[in-house]
Amino acid sequence: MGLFSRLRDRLVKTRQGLVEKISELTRRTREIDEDFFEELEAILLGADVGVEATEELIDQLRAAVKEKKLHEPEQVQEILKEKMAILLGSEEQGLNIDQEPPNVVMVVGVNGVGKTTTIGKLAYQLKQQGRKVLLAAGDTFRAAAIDQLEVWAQRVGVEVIKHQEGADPAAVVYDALQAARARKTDVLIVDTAGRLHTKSNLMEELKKVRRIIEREHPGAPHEVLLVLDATTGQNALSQVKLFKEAVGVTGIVLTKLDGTAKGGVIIAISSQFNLPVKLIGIGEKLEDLRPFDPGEFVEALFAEEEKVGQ
Ligand SMILES: Nc1nc2c(ncn2[C@@H]2O[C@H](COP(=O)(O)OP(=O)(O)O)[C@@H](O)[C@H]2O)c(=O)[nH]1
Ligand SMILES: [Mg+2]
Repeated sequence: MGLFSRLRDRLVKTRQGLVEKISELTRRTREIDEDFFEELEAILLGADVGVEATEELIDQLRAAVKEKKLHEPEQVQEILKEKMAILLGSEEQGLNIDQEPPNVVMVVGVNGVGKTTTIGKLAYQLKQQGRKVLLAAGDTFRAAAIDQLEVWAQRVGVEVIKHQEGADPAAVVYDALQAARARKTDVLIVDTAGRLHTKSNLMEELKKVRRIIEREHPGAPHEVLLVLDATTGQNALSQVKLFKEAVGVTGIVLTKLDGTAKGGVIIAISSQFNLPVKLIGIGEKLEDLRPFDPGEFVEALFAEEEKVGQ
């Protein structure tokens, strides 16, 4: 199966929750009136596009309808698709990992969003590209977290720098940086903890990890990727604010876009924050991490079954 078909298949729930509802609306609409816009608004909100982005889209549609004197609801769908693509950003934003090695990628986010899984997938892809990758087990909160990273590392064939459970993550990262230098690693990927509701302050811990990286390797971290779980919908937005202020995020990874109807949240994230979505997770396998290409994404979302898949 081609990459595009795979993406399209994985977005099936969001397509059902968003695009198919819009198609259904445009099919039964005779006239583009207030009721039409109200129903469209409800569909966008229901797919977690978010209040701000929804208002923006509806305003733009109203303006376009007026300006172009549109009467066919189908034409509105086409414009909506264009406007969505614009809100999602103009082009693919690659990772900043071609600086003088080691390039350091810090991966942050709350528990369960898919940080460790994303690191495994990313390590796999970077290795496929011929880069030398090293992982740092910076989530020292539970032994299981270190084990999980090691399982991925073994699967991918890269090494992990780790300490004992409960160790200082900053110390792990310090060691990992020394090792990365000694081994001429191209990319060091740092896993971190994500528990928000414990006594020790996660943000302070992450800031300290960041400070050590900055101190030991000026110019690093080259990327601070915030991992968000698409199935949490609008909750993801408050996480962006939190992490952006505390540790300075450079890009978003949106995981679990497969199996959720809340994929519209990617539009909310892209339009509300001045932060690119760099990668998307569309499954649990190694290949299920993709660079986020806004144009391709919208095409896949709006693609009809019969038009593609050959
Ligand atoms: N369906 C799906 N599951 C994912 C994706 N990314 C991660 N997961 C799952 O989410 C769960 C939590 O992932 P994990 O990497 O442990 O999250 P962490 O706590 O942030 O490190 C695991 O069961 C993963 O398999 C994705 O893109 N799609
Ligand atoms: Mg983890």
